[in-house]
Amino acid sequence: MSKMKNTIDPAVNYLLPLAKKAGVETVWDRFAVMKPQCGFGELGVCCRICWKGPCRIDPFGNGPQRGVCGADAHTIVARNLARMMAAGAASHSDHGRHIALTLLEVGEGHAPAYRIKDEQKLRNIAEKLNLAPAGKDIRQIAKEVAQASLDDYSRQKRSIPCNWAKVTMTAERVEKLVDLEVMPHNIDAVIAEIMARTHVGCDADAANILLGGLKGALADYTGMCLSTELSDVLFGTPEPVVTQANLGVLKEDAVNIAVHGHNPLLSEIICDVALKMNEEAKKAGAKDGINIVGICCTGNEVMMRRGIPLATNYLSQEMAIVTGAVDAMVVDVQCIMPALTSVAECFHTEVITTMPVNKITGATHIEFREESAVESARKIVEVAIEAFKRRDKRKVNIPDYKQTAIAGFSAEAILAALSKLDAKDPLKPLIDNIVNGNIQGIALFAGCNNPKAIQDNNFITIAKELAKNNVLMLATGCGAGTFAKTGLMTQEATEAYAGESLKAVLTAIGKAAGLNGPLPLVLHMGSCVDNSRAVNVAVAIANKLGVDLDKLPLVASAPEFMSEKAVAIGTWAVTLGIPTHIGIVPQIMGSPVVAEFLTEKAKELLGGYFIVETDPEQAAAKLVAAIKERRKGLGI
Ligand code: CUV
Ligand code: SF4
Repeated sequence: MSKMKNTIDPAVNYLLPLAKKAGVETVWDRFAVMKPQCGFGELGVCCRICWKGPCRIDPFGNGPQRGVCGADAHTIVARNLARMMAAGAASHSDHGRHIALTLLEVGEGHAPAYRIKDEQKLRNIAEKLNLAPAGKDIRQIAKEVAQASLDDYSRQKRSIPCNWAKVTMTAERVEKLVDLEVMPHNIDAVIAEIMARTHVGCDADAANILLGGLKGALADYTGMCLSTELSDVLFGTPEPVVTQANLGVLKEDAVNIAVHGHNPLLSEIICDVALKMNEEAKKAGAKDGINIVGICCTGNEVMMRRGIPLATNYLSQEMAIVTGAVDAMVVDVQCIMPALTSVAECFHTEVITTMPVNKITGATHIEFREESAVESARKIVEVAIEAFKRRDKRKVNIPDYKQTAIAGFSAEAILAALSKLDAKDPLKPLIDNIVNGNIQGIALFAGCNNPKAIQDNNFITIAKELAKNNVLMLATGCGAGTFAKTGLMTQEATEAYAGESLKAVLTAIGKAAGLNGPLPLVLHMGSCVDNSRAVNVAVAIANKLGVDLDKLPLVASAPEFMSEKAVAIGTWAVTLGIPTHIGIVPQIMGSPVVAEFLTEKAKELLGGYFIVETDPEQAAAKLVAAIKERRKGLGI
């Protein structure tokens, strides 16, 4: 029997046999023995919401068609899906809350490890939120912006939309979403409402449950916008930076610290502190001092702002430890495999958890608190240096694979580059090129990896096809990780893969912006919460053209997604009017009503819709077709 390839990442393919030899079990081993996965679960028709269950609906119509309480497949599928959106929203917005609370602390003069790094951005945000910042002290502005953000977690008046949702969309979209009653007024309340309405014996109408889910997805969006923007205030707005990606960024003669998870509050301080502890690392025998590398979205955050190299993306996080060269893997929240500590048992690596809500059995817990951030970071670096002393040289296998990656494309950075072509009207060159067809459309790649797909393969296959078709590409999350690792965030990739007219535009912008050549083929916009950056760009274009988002030749794709957060992101993309491809079969197919709602009804209602396609070539064709349809609608 021929075995399906697991990944196209050469570093991982180099390490997998070594993992096997060392007796290390990986995500792919566990996936293989999990198969065949439960058919009821795959279809979404298994309900465990109450203890009269578990109940499952027979998809072939021979067995039970209702759960013990009478819930049918549609109710069950819709409830399961809405709860995933709530969980996604909870994750992103909890992250946002941490950032907002930290900004409040800074405004009040506490949290000494933090400061306002980008004052202009803070003023711009205050302006946007109608807080009349002119003449106010910067700390006062910080307090007011933090408070306006925290209001999005506490407002009780249902008729008033969340600040951040309202000011970041087109006016037309806001109106539409208010009319549909899916505009969130309070992130936490919306999440709670989804949990309440999906309790046994509540909302049983699939469409109504899904509308509740959309509101949850927009709560996710709201939390994400404020996370991104306030992080820029505290840590700086990203600007283009040249760095590297893939496991070859680990260094044999350095104390290697991998920062992994999502929240930049700790990783930023670790970077600051590590710079000052290089001498201590050298004293311990690490000639090259301390080498910080990133994994997943924490990795994207520090890559965007500091050019810290990215070691790998989600699916291969265990492989970082298998190199035998990671001295500490410091994790905060989300997408951290509980398997890490078992892998680390075979090596000297310290897995260090840092959040009170995120402990892993077998890990070392060093609790992180904003008010004593520097001390926690110091302790963590010390533990890493100690671990380095225990590193077994014979077990070190750093794959010789790394690629150049240009990251740091915030909306501001893109506008700055464009302004070199037209200082008065920076969007004009971009819009002109979309209208004349040199750029056919814009695609945003987002989301995770999933062992149900060959790691990175869907991303790469689709991107190369879209490049040929002159589609401008943006990426976030582990998708951005894929493109960074495979060299598609380089100028050479533009030369090699972009269609002629796209290449000409990227070259004109790149040269004007002072790069010695084109912009990279795929623009790295950051972590998952940074998907809001892509919305910023899209909304600016829509406003300029005087149309809503559902008219733009704009698509999104999460070809290898897995997390509940990705479910929430994909859903808000659809809710904002964007055709959104997913490359993994969603766990909803047991209900034709739900499937139809998300792929067809959504299009009528919102303009955006889901495209489900597991074949990457077919997916690319469908995305190009969606872009063409939009162009036709605009008459361009
Ligand atoms: Ni938030 S959510 S695997 S790290 S993109 Fe990466 Fe990004 Fe998915 Fe997780
Ligand atoms: Fe079964 Fe209904 Fe309970 Fe779900 S809520 S487990 S369908 S009885």
